[in-house]
Amino acid sequence: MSEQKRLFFAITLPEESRQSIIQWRADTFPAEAGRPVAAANLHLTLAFLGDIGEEKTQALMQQAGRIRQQAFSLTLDDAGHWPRSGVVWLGPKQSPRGLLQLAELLRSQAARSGCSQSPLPYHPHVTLLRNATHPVSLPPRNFSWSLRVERFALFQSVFAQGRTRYQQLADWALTQ
Ligand code: 2AM
Repeated sequence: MSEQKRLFFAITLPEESRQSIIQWRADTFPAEAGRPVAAANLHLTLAFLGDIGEEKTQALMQQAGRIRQQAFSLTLDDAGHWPRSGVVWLGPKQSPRGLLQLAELLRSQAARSGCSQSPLPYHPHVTLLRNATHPVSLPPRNFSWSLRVERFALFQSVFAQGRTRYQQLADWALTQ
């Protein structure tokens, strides 16, 4: 069996938004709230594939390359805390239809290829803090980052020297 890699499809955030988000996060959450995700790792997952081999990866990449969907705008203007998973997140109050369609397609292609998908409804989010298992006070909803989503990508999650790093393996353009 080929080497397995931990993979997921996601949208990256522009560098400018990432810098602005991490500044806001530092101003908003105390250090004890949780472990901040590195700026370079801020992303919004579309579909989580789990640990998969080369053959399945190639098949899913081919299917991803056949997706014809329009670019869309996304506004991150909501935040929340999931104490069970210890995640503090940023997300859209209103998910654009394009985002839901793209995630739905990638998730159903993944499921058909045998990548088990969470039975929970898709909740688009950018994880800001991890290990946030104690109550966290959330800020008033007076923040907002808007971005144009013109591409999506396949990432490998690599854990080495005590750190997780996300390495982009391929990406695809949405139509304009
Ligand atoms: P999280 O940030 O909410 O933990 C890489 O790990 C990405 O895949 C992260 O965005 C992570 O979401 C997501 N992820 C990890 N395990 C997952 C799972 N079992 N189901 C859905 N998404 C998962």
